[in-house]
Amino acid sequence: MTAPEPRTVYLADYRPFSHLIDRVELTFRLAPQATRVAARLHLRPNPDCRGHHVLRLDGEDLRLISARIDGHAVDVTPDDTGLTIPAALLPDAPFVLETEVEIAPEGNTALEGLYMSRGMYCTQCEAEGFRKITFYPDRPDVMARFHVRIESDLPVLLSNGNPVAHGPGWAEWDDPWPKPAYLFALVAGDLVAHRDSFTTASGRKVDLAIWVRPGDLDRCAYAMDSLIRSMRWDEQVYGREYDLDVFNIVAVDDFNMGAMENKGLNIFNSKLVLASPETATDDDYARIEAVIAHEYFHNWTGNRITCRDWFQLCLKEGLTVYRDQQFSGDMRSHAVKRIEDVLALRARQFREDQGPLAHPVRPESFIEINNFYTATVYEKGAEIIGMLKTLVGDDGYRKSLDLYFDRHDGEAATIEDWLKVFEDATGRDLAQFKRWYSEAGTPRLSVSDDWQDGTYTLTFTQTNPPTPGQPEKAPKVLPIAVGLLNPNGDEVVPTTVLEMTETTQSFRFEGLAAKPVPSILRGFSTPVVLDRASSPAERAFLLAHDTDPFNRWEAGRALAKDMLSAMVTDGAPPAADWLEALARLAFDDTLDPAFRALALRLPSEDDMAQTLHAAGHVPDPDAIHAARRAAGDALAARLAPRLPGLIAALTDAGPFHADAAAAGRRALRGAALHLITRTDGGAAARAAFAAAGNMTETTAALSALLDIGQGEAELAAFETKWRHDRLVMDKWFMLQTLLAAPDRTAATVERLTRHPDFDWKNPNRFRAVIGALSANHAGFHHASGAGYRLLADWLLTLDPKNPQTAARMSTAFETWPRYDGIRQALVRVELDRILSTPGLSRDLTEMAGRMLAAGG
Ligand code: B3K
Ligand code: ZN
Repeated sequence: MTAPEPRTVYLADYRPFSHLIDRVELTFRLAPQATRVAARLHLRPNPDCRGHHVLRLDGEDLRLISARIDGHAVDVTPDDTGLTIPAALLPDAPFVLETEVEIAPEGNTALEGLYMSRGMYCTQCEAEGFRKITFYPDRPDVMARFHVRIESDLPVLLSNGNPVAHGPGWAEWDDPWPKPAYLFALVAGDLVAHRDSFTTASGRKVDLAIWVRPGDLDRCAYAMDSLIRSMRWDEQVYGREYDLDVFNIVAVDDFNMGAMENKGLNIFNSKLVLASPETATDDDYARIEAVIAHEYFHNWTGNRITCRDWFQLCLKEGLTVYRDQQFSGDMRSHAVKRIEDVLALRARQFREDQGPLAHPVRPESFIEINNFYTATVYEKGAEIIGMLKTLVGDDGYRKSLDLYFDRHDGEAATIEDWLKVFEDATGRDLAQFKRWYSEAGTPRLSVSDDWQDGTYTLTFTQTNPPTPGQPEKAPKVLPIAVGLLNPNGDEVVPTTVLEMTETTQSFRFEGLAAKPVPSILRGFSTPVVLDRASSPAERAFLLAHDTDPFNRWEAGRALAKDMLSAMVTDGAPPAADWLEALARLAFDDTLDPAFRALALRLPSEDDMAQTLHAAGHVPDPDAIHAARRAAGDALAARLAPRLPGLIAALTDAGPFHADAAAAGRRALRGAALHLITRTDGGAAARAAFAAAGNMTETTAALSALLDIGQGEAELAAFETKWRHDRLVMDKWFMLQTLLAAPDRTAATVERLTRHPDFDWKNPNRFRAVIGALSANHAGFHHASGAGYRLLADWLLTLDPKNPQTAARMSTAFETWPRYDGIRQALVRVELDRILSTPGLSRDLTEMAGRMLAAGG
C-alpha cells in the first residue's frame, strides 16, 4: 500500500455528516495477530443533509471480511483511507450496516487504535484512531450509543459505560451516553484493581477501580484519592455529577501521551497513576493529581459536550486545563500554582508562539491533527478562559457555565457556541475578545507612567507581532490587573482590572498623596510579554513588598533576568542587589517554603535564550550557560554560611506526607542542597543521598551531584536498586542527560542509548533520553552540531514505528531561527535530511516542513 498524499483539512470546509447513527454494536474477538471486529451500525439519513448521499466511512489498515446492508451482502472495496458505499446501495430510511474486519494489534507500534502493551490490549482513539479499529465516520460530531462485546481468554475485559453481562471468556458493556468514536476504549489484560467508591450528591453510588499489573497494586492510593477529591470538587464548584455506575482507570506502560478521557474508562500512562514515596517525586504526585482531575473533568467538558470538529479542540482542552488548574490551586496553593503555570506557559507556549510553529488557539487548517495537541491549544486556551472569567467576574462565569451545560449537553459544540453563552448570560459583546482564538502570537505590552499633582497615569501600548500566515493583527482585549503601592510598602490602590481594547490607552488614578510604585499584570492576568524597564531598586522593592504573590515572584524573576542578560551581553558580574534580595527571601520564615524554592530557582537557559532573542540579541548558548552557572555560584557563596541551618530546619522526621506543605519544605531543602553542593565539593549531597527516605530527596541529591560533575557511585547504586522498575529508571536516564556538561551531552546520550534497558519503542524511555537531550540547552545547541544530528537520527529511527511521538519530539528544533548563522545552518541540514527521507510519516513531514519554512 502506498502512503496517502498528505491532505490539508480546513475549518471553512466543515459539512455535517450525511447520516446519523442511533446505535453501534461492536464485537471484538481478540487475538494478537488477527483480531476480528464485527460492527453493526444503526444508521439513518441526516435530515439536515438533503439529497441522497453516498456513505463514506473512514478506515485505515483494516482487512475487510464482509459487509452487509439490512442483512444483504454488498460488494464494496475499501481504498487506503476508507470505504465508500454508493448511494444506489443505501436505503432512504433507517438501515443496519454490518461489517467485519481483521486487524493486528501486536504489530501496531504507533500506539494508536487497538494495540498491545506488554501482553495487554488497549486503545487510543483520539483524535483519529478509531478508523484503525473499524469502518466508521471517525469525526467528533457523529455521536452514538455504543454496546461492546469482548471475547478473550484474558481475565479482565473492559470497555466504556456500564458492565451488563459477562461469562467465561467474554464480557459485554453498554454506554448509555451518546459519544463520538474518539472516546471509545477497550482494555483486556491480566490486571488487578485498587477499588473504592463514591456517592454522588444525588445519591448514585459509583464503583471506582484503578486497574494495574499485580505488582503495582500498592502504588494506586494517591491516584484514587485524587479521583475522589476531583469528583467532589466538580460537584461543589461546577455543579457537575458523574453519570455512570462505574468509573475505571487503567495504567498502561506504552502510551504516547499522559492520559485519555475515554467515557467511563480513562486510560493512563502508568507514570501518571503509580506513586509511592520511594518511587515518585513530589512533582510526580502533583502531576498525578492534576491529570487524574483533568481526565475526570473531561466527562463534562469534552465528553457530555464535545467538539463539532477538531478545529474546536481548545473548547474542551483549554477549558479542562483551566478547570484542573483551579482544582490544583484549591488543593494546594493558588500562588504557587499560578507561578508554576506561568513558568510552563512561557517555557512551552510563548516559545511556540514566538517561533515557526505558532498557530492560533483555534487553527484554521491542519495536515495531521495530532500535531495540534499543543501548548497553544491547551495552555493558551486555558489562559483565554481565565481572562473571560476576569472580564465577567465570578458570578458571570458561573452563570455562563451553567448555561453552557444546559444548552449544549449532548452536543458537539463550537467556539461560537461557547462565546455566545457568555454573551447571553452576561450581556457582554465578545466580538473583539474572539481575536484571542483566531490570531497567533504573544502580544507585547509596553508601559510608561506619569505623575502630576496627585494623579498617576499609566499608558500602555500593545503590539501584536506577525506569525506564519498572519502578517497583521488588530488590538486585542487585554485585562490588565494593576495595584499601586506607597513607597513605604502599603497598598494604596488594591488590585483593579484595567480593560485595554485599543493599541494605546491611558488609565488615570487620582487623589494620591505620593508617587506610587505600580504592580502591573498581577496574577499574570493576560498572557503577554511585558516590556517595562525598571530599576533594580524598584524590582527589589516589589520582591520585598508586593501584596500580590505572583508579582512578588515576578519581580525577583525580572531582577534575575536583567542580571543574566547583562552578564551575557556585557560581561557584567552577578548583581549585588539580586544577591541581597535573595538572601533576605531565602531565610524569611514568614514566607511559604514552596514560594521561596521557586524564587531561588534561576531562569532556565532556554528561557534566557527566549528573553535575549526577544530583546533583539542573538542568544549564545555557551555564554548563557556560563552566566547562569556564575550566578548560581555567586548565590551559593552568598548564602553558604546559613544553608546548613536551613537544611537542618527543613529536614522532616517521621512518615512521608504528599501534601503541598510537606512538598514545599522538600522543595526548599532541595534548592538549598543544590546551592551548598556548589561550595562543599558534594559532601552534603552525598550524605543526603545516603540518608534519603523518598524519591524526592534521592533525585534532589543525585541532581546536585551530577550538576557538579560527580555522582558516579550514586548513579551505580541507584541503578542496582531500581533496575527492575521502568518508571524509576526513566529518572535515572533523564537526569544524566539533563545534567550532562555541554561538551559531553551528545556522548552521554549515545552511551545511554546503548544501555541494555534503553527501549526506544517505549515512549517514556524515548522521552527520558531523547526528549531530555533537547532540554539540555547548551548540550543540545553545542556548536559542533552533534546534538542536532543525534536528535535527527533518533527521530528518523522512531518515525516509521511511532510517527506521533517522533513528530512531537521534533519540536525541539522549533527555536532554530533564534540562533546564530552557523547553528541555523546545522539545523537546516538536519531538517532537510529529515524531509528528504523516503517514506517519512505525514506527522513528521508536516512538522519539519513548517519549521523549515521559517528559514525563508
Ligand atoms: N485528550 C487527550 C489527548 C489526546 C491526544 C491525541 N494525540 C488527553 C487530554 O488532553 O486529556
Ligand atoms: Zn484534555
